[in-house]
Amino acid sequence: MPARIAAIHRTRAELLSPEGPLTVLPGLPASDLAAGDWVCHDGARITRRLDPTTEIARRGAGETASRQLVAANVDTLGIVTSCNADFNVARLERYLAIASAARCLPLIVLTKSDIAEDARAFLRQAEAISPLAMAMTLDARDPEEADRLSPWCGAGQTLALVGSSGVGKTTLQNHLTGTAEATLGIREDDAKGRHTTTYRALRRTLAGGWLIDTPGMRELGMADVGEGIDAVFSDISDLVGQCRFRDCAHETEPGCAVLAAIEAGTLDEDRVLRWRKLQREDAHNSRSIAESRARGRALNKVYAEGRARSRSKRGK
Ligand SMILES: Nc1nc2c(ncn2[C@@H]2O[C@H](COP(=O)(O)OP(=O)(O)OP(=O)(O)O)[C@@H](O)[C@H]2O)c(=O)[nH]1
Ligand SMILES: [Mg+2]
Repeated sequence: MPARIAAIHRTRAELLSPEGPLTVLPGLPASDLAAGDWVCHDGARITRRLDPTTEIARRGAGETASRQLVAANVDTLGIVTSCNADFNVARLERYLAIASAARCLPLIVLTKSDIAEDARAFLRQAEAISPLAMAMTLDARDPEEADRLSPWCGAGQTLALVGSSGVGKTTLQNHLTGTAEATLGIREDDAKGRHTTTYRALRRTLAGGWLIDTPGMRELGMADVGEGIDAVFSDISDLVGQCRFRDCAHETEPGCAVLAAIEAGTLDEDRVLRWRKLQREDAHNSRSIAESRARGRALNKVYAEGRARSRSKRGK
């Protein structure tokens, strides 16, 4: 029977099925499943994950490199930040790269326009980040303003809200889904939230679609999003092709088109530094994840061979 994962925990999965909500055992490793996944179940456990159309993922926290699923089958990634100290161009570039790598539509939602001196300045900065960036400002507490997100979570559409703690994700989701999940005030001095939402949850929207609310993210590590980084920094990626040397590191090489653009004042040096940092981080994490997957596969093979050997001994 098909169903959609509303929330996934280590020992249980909450599903939404045509018959209504139900709770089953994950059946598969919970880390291979995410809110928004379509799955098959037998009434007691999940039996199969159906290939998702999109997958939002980041580098998992911790020492061992891993890719952590955030949400699946997301059409639009609502990247929520506020018109206050939370606003950070480098972080927005990370979210945009993740959305682009997942082939989701990125939508930057700038909340708290009501308390900003100049909300339009935040909007201009957000839109200048990349040609991919579409942005809007709003007061998330105002139901009519929150309703401006309805076109992205209407019938057949899934909108996932991501961002730091305290930016207003749950405030928006409460208006859009007609629920009353907990929200909490932020710290006055640095605008940081209190990590009120604790797990990712998919709910039906009043507009007839779906919305995934997520807990505030502390870290947003890049993994397997090289294509997304190229897309966000397409101005730099275009220049790279014009460098004299194919393996140009854009540091001191003669004939480097990137350095020439910085020199000419047409490219911001800080943006190039951020681009390099993301590329290095992504390459490093992607390599470590691929290595640990290969180790896992090799180990599984050894176990499988061991099992086969002991079966054949028993057979004799
Ligand atoms: N003035 C103003 N306050 C807002 C706005 N959006 C949210 N808030 C307030 O900001 C606080 C945090 O909002 P939440 O919706 O809990 O934030 P969140 O992003 O869900 O936070 P986490 O669950 O911790 O990730 C609450 O006190 C909201 O009332 C806004 O647009 N304007
Ligand atoms: Mg919340």
